[in-house]
Amino acid sequence: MQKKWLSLSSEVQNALAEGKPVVALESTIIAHGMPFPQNVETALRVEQVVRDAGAIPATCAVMGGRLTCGLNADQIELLGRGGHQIPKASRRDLAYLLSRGDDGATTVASTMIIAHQAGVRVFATGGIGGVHRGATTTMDISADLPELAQTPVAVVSAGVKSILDLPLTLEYLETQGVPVIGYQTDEFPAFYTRHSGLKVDFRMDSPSEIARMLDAQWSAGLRSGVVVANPVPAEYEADPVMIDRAIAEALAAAEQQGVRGKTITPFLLAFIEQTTGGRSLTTNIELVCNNARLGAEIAGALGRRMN
Ligand code: PSU
Ligand code: MN
Repeated sequence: MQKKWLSLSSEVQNALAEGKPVVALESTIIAHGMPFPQNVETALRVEQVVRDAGAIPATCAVMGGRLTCGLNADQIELLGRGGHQIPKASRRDLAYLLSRGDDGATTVASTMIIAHQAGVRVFATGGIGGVHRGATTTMDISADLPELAQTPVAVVSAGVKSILDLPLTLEYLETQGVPVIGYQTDEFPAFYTRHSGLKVDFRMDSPSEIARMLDAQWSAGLRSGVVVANPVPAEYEADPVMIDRAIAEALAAAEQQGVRGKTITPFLLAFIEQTTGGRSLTTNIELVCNNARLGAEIAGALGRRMN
């Protein structure tokens, strides 16, 4: 019944039927996370990275009122050119867009929903949403976190940007029973940089170890997702001083302009990118590719265990 709204590309459908590894990818990062044309180039490059690592990419979005798993290049271009004209679709936006036959760029939360309905267990992105700074008064917690608590998909990310409150984000995930794995690290990475000073729950050094744990998680009836935190490669790490300054300016501008709700994350991301003169964009692009590669390796290892 819940699959009434789901459309799979024939490539993704065939891959799933044949038990090939599939990696879900999100589309808010395309429409709102990067400028055109780098957003489209990156989305296509990320798909190629997944293929080169032996898996099938499934970029997800709401297209013409359908939960769509597996976009073609024209659809990726449409989202990339549309940019902020394309509605950001998190969990609460889905039914509205479906009922109107509209398009939407899916966040981590809504991409997890589509991936799960399609039967895709691994999803790679840049950064996940989290608990915002000041959340103790604003109550601004990304819908990505409660989604991780209830939807059994592994999300590979480079951690959380320090536009957010990292310690509170980890507390929230602990409360909700979401395991946080550090890939070849003991530390939870801070997206642009490899270090945050905060510990992950479990360190794992190989995709097969992660696959073994995912298999245990879901075959034991634990229904939540898993965060796989993969630090940006050292050669692409951004200068922490530059990033801290840009983040402080972005937060001050958001406060001054009274930005809140669903627009705050895209506002902060665009502000940081502008004030760092695009230097953060290279880091962003490279860490997404790095996550896509690990996602494909985990999906491959999981497939070998479960098929
Ligand atoms: N963080 C990033 N890049 C992004 C996002 C977050 O570093 O592109 C996007 C993702 O799609 C994420 C969403 O799911 O923002 C979270 O938005 P919100 O905070 O409104 O839940
Ligand atoms: Mn929010």
